[in-house]
Amino acid sequence: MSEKKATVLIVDDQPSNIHVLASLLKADYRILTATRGERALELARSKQAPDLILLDIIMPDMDGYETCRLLKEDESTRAIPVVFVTALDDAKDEEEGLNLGASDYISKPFSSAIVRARVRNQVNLKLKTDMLEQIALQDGLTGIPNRRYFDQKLAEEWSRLSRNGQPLSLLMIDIDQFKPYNDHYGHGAGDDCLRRVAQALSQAPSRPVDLVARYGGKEFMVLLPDTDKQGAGHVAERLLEAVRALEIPHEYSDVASRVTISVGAATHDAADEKTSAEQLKKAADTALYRAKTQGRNRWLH
Ligand code: GH3
Repeated sequence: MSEKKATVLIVDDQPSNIHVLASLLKADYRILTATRGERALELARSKQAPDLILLDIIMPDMDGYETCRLLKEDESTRAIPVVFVTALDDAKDEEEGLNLGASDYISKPFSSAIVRARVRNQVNLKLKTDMLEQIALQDGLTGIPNRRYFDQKLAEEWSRLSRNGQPLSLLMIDIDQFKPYNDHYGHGAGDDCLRRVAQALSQAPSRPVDLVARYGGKEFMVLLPDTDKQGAGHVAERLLEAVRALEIPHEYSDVASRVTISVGAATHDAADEKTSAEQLKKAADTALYRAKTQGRNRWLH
């Protein structure tokens, strides 16, 4: 598993209780602490999000149950396992905690060894789940994001842009004359070609929010948030050039003596009437089809 230490957030209104748990766990985990539920939510939603939250129940203002409920309600924090650590030892309290979505419940007084073991089990499970989730969103051949990941991000961007009114562009990319490439050089060479093209495409957009994904066999998609028609054109040019610069020989192409791509671009902005992400994809697909019929190795909007 990852060499980086997993992070445990300890939430308790009593600093002395935090100290006891932190002393038990600090050799194996990076420790974050909070003495209030609100602060715990802030840390859980931040970039340094924990892999496990140890949560006290009786706290002033927002108690542990309410904190847990809010964590489980929020898409961005739902997957973080919560373990209650509490002086409440009634079965009813435990039942309530587990019903709120907590993964485990530890009553005080506790045994140090048992706390360590339970924390280890929950953290290991979380890291495995994270790994599986990452695999499920990655293309197996090229290692870049896959269609499922792309469609998730597109849906998120679409709902964001309907709120902030920023433009959004899509580029649909298809490798030209790939059938003759496979037929003559073999499927192994075809797969190598796909991997090299995927890397080149991934490096071409310049902003960290831009997303390049493998969408189908020899089809890729680029999502360009806050990018207008002109910006999309610049990126499309760079993509075409990045693939040409690979200089992968293709003697059997009618287009060029090396591997090339065609690109279809589509933009949603304030003046545009497309009402769904599906329509935006359809527009990119139509532009790609025109780029193909007009000779390939080009982009069209
Ligand atoms: P065009 O320029 O009109 O798009 O022509 P093309 O030959 O690229 O398109 P066509 O749709 O006729 O052929 C697609 C080929 O892509 C079929 C298959 O050999 C290849 N292909 C699709 N997915 C993979 C893959 O994962 N690996 C390999 N090696 N080849 C693939």
